[in-house]
Amino acid sequence: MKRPFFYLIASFWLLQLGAVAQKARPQSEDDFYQIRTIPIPENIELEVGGLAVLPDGRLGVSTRRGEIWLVDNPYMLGGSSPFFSRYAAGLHEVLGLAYRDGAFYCTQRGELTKLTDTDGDGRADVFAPVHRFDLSGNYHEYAYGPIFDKNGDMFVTLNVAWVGYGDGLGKWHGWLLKIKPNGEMSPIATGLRSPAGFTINSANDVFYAENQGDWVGSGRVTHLEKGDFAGNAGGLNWTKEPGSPLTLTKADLKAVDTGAPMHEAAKQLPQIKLPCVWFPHTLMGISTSDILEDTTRGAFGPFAGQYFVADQGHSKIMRMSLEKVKGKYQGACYPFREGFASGLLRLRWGLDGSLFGGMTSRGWASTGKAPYALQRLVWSGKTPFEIKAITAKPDGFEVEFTLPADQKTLQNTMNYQISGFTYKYQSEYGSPIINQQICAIKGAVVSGDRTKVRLVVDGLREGYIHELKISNVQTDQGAGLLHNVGYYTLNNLPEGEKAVLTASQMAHQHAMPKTAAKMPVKAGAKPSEVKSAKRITKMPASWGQPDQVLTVGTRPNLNYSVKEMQVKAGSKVKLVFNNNDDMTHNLVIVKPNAAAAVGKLAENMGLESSGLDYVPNSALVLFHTKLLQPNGSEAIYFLAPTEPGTYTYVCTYPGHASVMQGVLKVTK
Ligand SMILES: [Cu+2]
Repeated sequence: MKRPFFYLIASFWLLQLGAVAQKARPQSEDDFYQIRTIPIPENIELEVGGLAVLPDGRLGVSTRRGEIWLVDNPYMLGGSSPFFSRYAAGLHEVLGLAYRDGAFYCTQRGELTKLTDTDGDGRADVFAPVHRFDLSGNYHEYAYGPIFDKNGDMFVTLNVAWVGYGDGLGKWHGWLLKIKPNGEMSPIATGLRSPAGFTINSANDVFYAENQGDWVGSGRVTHLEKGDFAGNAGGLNWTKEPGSPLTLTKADLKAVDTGAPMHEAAKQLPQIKLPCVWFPHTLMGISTSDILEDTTRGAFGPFAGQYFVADQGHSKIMRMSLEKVKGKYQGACYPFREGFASGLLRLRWGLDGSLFGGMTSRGWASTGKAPYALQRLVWSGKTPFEIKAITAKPDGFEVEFTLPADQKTLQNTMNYQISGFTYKYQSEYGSPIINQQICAIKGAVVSGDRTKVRLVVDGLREGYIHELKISNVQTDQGAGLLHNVGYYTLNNLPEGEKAVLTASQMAHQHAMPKTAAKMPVKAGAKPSEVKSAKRITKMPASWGQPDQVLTVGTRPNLNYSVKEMQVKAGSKVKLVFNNNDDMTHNLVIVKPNAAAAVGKLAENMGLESSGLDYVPNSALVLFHTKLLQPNGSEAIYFLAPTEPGTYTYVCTYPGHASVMQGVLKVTK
């Protein structure tokens, strides 16, 4: 009963506001999509691994600690509290949960299990193994799912182990598997590294989200079909087994481990499946997790038919639009909603078209600081002014907006910037951005209803990600875009007619946008080639020898092995940094109390960040190493600050700075 009343007040207030001024405060995500927190009782550690919405309105939640909880009234109707009851316990790391015909299905680390409550007391009493997974015992052998397809078969994904690189030690690890309700298993596709999120869309197609790592330059979403190889070598251990739908081997892959872009490698090895959408690392998120198609038919806003993709490390939800070009899925990603309480792992639709988010951050650091959380994202009913979708045209892109825009700002080609880039395909961990090139915009054609603009673009490259940034485009009321960027993965340029531009549709200046001039990193520059006086890797000849040698390593969960070091003011210091972790890290020495500010600067560096080792150009930064791969090492030389005090060393790799720090005491 409270909602209509609230709307009445809200709309009255908005009317008043509109009368006073058109341009009030800038709009925020919260004006359109509100996060509601579902309170978790104090004695429950709800590290969410899986979510399942029950037809009766309850929510099933599985946890990394091996429990399954039933949440009554998760919508908190009438302001009343939800009620938690424990359905099952003693399971092993339940990272996926589904509900079907009165039973729960979940993945434990070693098994797909069916759980039923036969006596109706609200607790599972039959735990039936459906299919068992082979395990080597490595900590990184996570299992996810199941997701049911249209035929009632289940799909699960199995992580590769981590042994300094990803390896499929247990049988079928690194694979997408199909499992029938009777337990019969067929391997479908491999090349999966860390497939924490996957989905089956309304066309019965499987998509999975991948995390940056070895053979994976950046997060990405890939459409998986039988026999596909999605890129990571680990699962190829099992392609000689009976039932494997492909024969590719690790030896075959060696030939393409050159650091050339993935689409080049795919020309040599056609089994390589290209991602349909890349999620550029740190520009969108840092660890893609769940994917969910918007099947709400408008109950969740103007994005029906598109997809929402969660990011665990950035505690946010991104958006993805897909189209089929030359028979293959490709499309774009966009920012959508940030600010969730913990690391978002699971997304599920509520019965009312709101979106449940299940979260955990233990060992997997996230922007949202809570160790775990359960929240619900609710559409306010207002349409945000957003890039609705970017689609490919034979000679450029068409951009559709959620609302009609002002003709003059839409028409102005100076309001659009397009830049293409990609990543290395390599066995090394991650990748810098490579081959970046600005595209010239030759003209803009605005649709009659002013909701679309077709951009005619020079310099598009197949296989590349294209960043499209929009500035100054406004609605008739003067509202700017809530988010002004999208990244389109252009695997294929479509066939079709090219646009014919009239004089008024052509760009006034055919020149490159001004930003081209200030591109800091040359295409293809290696991070380590970037020279900086703050990173001296050869001992200065005049030193003779250093006064002090410091050695620091890394430990799991974003830790330096040494948390405090001491140096004498002005002394000659050699610092050796060894990265023993399974992620990339750097070590940046900053001025006293500057770690948070430098971390923030690093996160906002944009396209050039990876080329600069995520070290911002700032006076707050004193000395730094390069970004080290797992098992990498570097020594730097510097003169300790002459001013005694408490300095900080921090990893500025996005998402790490708030946690990964140590203290450098400079004494007299
Ligand atoms: Cu780090």
